[in-house]
Amino acid sequence: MSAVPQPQVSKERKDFYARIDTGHVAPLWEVLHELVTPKPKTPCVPVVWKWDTVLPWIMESGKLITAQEAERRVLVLENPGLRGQSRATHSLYAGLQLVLPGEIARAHRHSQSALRFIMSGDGAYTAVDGERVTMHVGDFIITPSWSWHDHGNPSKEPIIWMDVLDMPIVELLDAQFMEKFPQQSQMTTHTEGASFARYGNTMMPLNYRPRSHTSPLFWYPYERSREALATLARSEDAHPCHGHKLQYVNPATGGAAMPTIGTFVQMLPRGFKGTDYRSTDSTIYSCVEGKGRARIGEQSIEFGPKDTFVAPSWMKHRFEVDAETVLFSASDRPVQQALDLWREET
Ligand code: GTQ
Repeated sequence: MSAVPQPQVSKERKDFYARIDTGHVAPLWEVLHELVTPKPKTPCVPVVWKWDTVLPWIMESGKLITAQEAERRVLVLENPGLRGQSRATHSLYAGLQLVLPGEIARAHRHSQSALRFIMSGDGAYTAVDGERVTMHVGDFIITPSWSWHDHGNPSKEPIIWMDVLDMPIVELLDAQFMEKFPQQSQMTTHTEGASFARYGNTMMPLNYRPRSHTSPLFWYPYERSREALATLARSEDAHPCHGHKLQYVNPATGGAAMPTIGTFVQMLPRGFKGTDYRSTDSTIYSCVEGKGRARIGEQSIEFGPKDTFVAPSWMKHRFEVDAETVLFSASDRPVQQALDLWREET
């Protein structure tokens, strides 16, 4: 259906293009083949950020700038196919944030939704709309769109987590707002654990009325996810592509925990040799435990604990692991599903 690229353009057509160009008009047939393609044509490429490589740079950033000066001291994970655009995939931003002992990353809020996936450290907190949560390695924490949030580290060790934000999606829609809170930290108005008590035990308050599409539960502790995966591994066969894989949900609706970012956790049993899988949602993976290889398109990526890697849209990928392995992952799947765009192939 799409027009083929023209090897050369006649003088008559060139003149025509030049004339209509002055009126901000252009011929579709010169670009149709790039606009409507037979399959996804993403600039995103497979990539791995090894923890051993980035950790020294993260710690070095801690000497160069304070959390206060930086507002957020983050090293952005830029996909090699999207350099300079602050994106890990075409639709998602990812970065590694450092908060040193005693530091506070001041309170602000923005239209962008964020998730925190804790990589290293223990005892720091993030506060979301008046409730603090203490961060532990492997925890998945949500900062919903337009909620006040600040991060603080009263512990004795640095804390590092991965941020994933829907910045490119919000930017595409030109719907971004941002506001700074008048003080460094917001007031704590809820007991720590209150949200988990209300929504984290397959129960919810009688009068619950959703205020947004984001899960009212904003802390998904690793301990729970890990235990669920271990039980699943004993009770079911591993899926040939995914091993034992769960999606994080909004407990009040059963839908995705975040409206724009799909989040998943999977366990690949020791010796797992997966078969090829592809889906239209480019995915960011973070290895929590174990080690192995991801074959992504033509590339073979070795990964171990705290390594981050990307599988681009519609590129076949499979896993092979040496030890029992746990992977957290994030993609734009809920957006694609809401728009009837998402496809997968096993
Ligand atoms: O913690 O609020 O990585 O606003 C980028 C922008 C983190 C945050 C990022 C942000 C934040």
